[in-house]
Amino acid sequence: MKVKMILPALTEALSPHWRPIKYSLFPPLGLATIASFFSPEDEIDLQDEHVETLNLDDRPDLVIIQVYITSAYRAYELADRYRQKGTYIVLGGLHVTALPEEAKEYADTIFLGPGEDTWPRFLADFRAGHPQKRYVSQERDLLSAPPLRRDLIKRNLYLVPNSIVVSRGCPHHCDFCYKDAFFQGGKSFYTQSVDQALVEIERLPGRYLFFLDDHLFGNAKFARDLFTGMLGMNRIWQAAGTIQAVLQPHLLELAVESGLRSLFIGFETLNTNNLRQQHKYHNLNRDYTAAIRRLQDLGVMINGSFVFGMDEDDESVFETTVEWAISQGIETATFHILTPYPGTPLYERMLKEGRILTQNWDRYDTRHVVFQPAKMSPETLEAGYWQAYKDFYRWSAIWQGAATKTSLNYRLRHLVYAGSWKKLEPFWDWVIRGHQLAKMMPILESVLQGFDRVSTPWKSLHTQEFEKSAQFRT
Ligand code: B12
Ligand code: SF4
Repeated sequence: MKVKMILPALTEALSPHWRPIKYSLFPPLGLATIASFFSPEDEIDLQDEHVETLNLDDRPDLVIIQVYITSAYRAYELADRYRQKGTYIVLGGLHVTALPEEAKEYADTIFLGPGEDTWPRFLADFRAGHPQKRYVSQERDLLSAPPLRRDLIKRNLYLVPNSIVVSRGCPHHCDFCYKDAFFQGGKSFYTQSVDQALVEIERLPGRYLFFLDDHLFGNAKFARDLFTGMLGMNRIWQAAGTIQAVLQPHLLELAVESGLRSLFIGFETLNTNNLRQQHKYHNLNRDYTAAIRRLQDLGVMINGSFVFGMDEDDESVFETTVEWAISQGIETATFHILTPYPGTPLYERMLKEGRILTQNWDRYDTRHVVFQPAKMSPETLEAGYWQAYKDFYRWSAIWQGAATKTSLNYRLRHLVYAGSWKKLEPFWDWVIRGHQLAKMMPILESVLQGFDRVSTPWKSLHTQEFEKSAQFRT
């Protein structure tokens, strides 16, 4: 059977004038996961429109499209195009799960939720000639899933081909998050076995890894066993975690020993009433500054995530947040405009209150205001968001942030890392167009590695013992 798998891009990523680096970071792991259920005889062409021009002249037997909210219209356009040729179309992913009634108009079959249980069922039905119109995931388990098809990923088109995901979902329940809607009807947080994860890591060449899990630290036992298994693998890695996880005794130290060098943290807001309203209870009463110090003392860089536009935010929120982030020495920040995704409790509340301003999904990209904010106008919110980026990434602010670091090494690393993300956008554009991204990974590795600590007095006895025994074994 001839199969075409497509990750469509949002309009911005296709601009002939500008290719932001963020669209060339990560390969389509979701589709590569689904692909692992095909048999070796099936001919699979996996295309990611963020990094390549789609070949639309082919005539596959089956077209599979992953739909995110901001690529929904493009996904539907592609689906229509292939349908006119008589190809069987299936759609799955976050947006299909949130709005199945909308998506079903463009597909022969739709999938709700993660695909590990439903996809093999569909394949059997499809081959037998009686596929159903809709499959809804209920059994959540990664233990029996085959390893994802990395051979289908064009590694040279990504800055981080060594992306990896070893769990699904997250143990928390924030109001604005996609998660509960997506995992409805079954477990909403589960992991691979530690052995599976370690085997997957072994398959990745080089040193550098990026865990794309929503919350790698969400199951403390799994995380502890994983990091212990990674000791001695000589990796360096980045991931996402929470303040709560950072403050847990010992876990962070072990993560650092196994190679953690940079962590994405959802601070979201500095206002406790906002946290309460968004049900982000795991951030409540947490000492943000203590968590930051802990990370910095262990040499871990921070990418702080902040959301603007919650009901307690007025126009002072931008300056307060940016100044705080700079004063804390946070290396990089990602700002978002609060976005009520369909299917979330936040969306339902906004809809009930008559505050949804548009249902044009292209604008649900966290850079446009799609709802009526409580304490400012939509225009003020949007302008403040852009201003926050400008203010945070000014050279003077980068210097100020770097100056909070206690060692020269960490100051330099701060400057190089923060500077290269936002100040070198034209350089990244040039690298992407010249297909030179693969050459950048070793440079990224050495930025993280080159400014690595020179001495290791912080190493726990655990690691020292492990290293001794590893030397003994070799
Ligand atoms: C990598 C990533 C990106 C990459 C690109 C996506 C990619 N390469 O896959 C980039 C950087 C471009 C990106 C951008 C954005 N992203 Co993003 N991204 C992620 C991230 C961190 C990992 C995705 C991943 O690999 N997951 C692991 C794989 C295994 O899961 P999966 O892709 O969902 O696939 C599973 C299922 O969805 C399902 N499935 C998917 N497709 C299909 C098809 C069929 C037929 C079947 C059966 C099943 C199926 O089965 C798969 C296996 O279980 C997720 C968070 C997360 N942990 O998922 C956020 C996430 C998807 N992003 C999000 C957002 C908001 C965005 C942006 C809109 C906003 C922003 N400011 O960045 C933009 C625009 C996205 C776009 N292109 O339209 C939200 C989505 C919210 C929503 N309701 O859509 C998420 C969930 C983050 C979050 N916690 O809020 N993103
Ligand atoms: S902690 Fe993050 S991933 Fe988990 S529910 Fe909250 S926003 Fe979603």
